[in-house]
Amino acid sequence: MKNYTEEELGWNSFLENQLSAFPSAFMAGRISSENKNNYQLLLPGVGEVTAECTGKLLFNALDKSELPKVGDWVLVQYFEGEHKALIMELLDRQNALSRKVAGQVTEAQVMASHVDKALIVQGLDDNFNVNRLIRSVVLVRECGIMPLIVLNKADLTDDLEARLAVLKQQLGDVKVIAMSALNNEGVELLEEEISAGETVVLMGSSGVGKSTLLNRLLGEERLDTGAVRSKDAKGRHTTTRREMHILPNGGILIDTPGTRELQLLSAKDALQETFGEISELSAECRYKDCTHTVEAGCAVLEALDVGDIPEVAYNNYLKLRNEDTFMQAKTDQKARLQKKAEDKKLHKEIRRVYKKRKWR
Ligand SMILES: Nc1nc2c(ncn2[C@@H]2O[C@H](COP(=O)(O)OP(=O)(O)OP(=O)(O)O)[C@@H](O)[C@H]2O)c(=O)[nH]1
Ligand SMILES: [Mg+2]
Ligand SMILES: [Zn+2]
Repeated sequence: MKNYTEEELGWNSFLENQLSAFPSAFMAGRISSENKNNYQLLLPGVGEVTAECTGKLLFNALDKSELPKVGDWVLVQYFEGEHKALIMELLDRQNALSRKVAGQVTEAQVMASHVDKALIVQGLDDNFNVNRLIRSVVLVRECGIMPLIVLNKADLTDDLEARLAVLKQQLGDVKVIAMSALNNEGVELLEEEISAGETVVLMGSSGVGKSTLLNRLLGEERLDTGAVRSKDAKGRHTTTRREMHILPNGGILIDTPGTRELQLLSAKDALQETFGEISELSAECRYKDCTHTVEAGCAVLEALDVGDIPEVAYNNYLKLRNEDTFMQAKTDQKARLQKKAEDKKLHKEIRRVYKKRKWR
């Protein structure tokens, strides 16, 4: 792989400012792929090297999110003879695309870090789903990342205009690009959205064509792609690992394995951004804690009544809000149960010590 400079790999002042806290002999590099403790690292002035974390770094990490992930900047000791590096420190993340880990109270799964843009990719076949798009936009925004919707497989629909109109109505402020990676149509529209040194992550279900479109952007068939099942257009999880690739135009692209359903962290703020109109209206509701469902004097319901807000948008709002509330309740419940289990353990230990004393 070509040898890139720090700037070409996305280095900035946020990262530069962290350096003073560490020995100057360490070199900064960016993680391009990761498999347990086997990393590939892009090291400015050197090229691509294999790397692993020191035991200390592994030991001190409180959970997996504190270990290096694709996109992360790390400080390493580089061993020229072996062309290998030891990862000494993980630099703070400016942001990260992350989602809640199923069954965990607080742990977030980091999918990629230091990300400028997320390409939310859907296929225009059976994969197309407006609610899922909205949910992804909410998640991406909550992570402090700019969303861009990519509708791929435009060759498989006659319904493009109608679908674009629905998106315009519901996600008016998010840019949408329609393309066909297979037929190499619309690829230049996407290219225009990606500039040199910018980090862009591809997300979307398996089989929507993420790797295919990345191959188009790369101008070579570098990534494996796989056919979808004919009966339901579902992909076969061809890409199995997150991987960073540098485009000829300088964009830094991260390919990811197809995501299963996205879960929201606490998405309230992002929800309000997406449904700005509804949240503005709610200031005019009679009751401060109005749920905008049954209340008298509800400004949202009134607007719905006279058609100022579309019914689809309102239904989406309710659906997403309920989901978020449900997630929150589930999280709280988990935390409570965990605390209860810990208290129980502590009481048991106290009883044990107490008994021992009595025997003496
Ligand atoms: N008809 C059509 N097929 C496409 C298009 N783009 C990709 N495909 C096909 O869709 C299938 C899946 O493409 P991939 O690029 O492997 O999909 P992916 O999103 O990377 O999937 P995972 O790696 O499993 O997450 C392949 O058979 C592609 O040839 C397109 O624009 N139109
Ligand atoms: Mg793929
Ligand atoms: Zn209301």
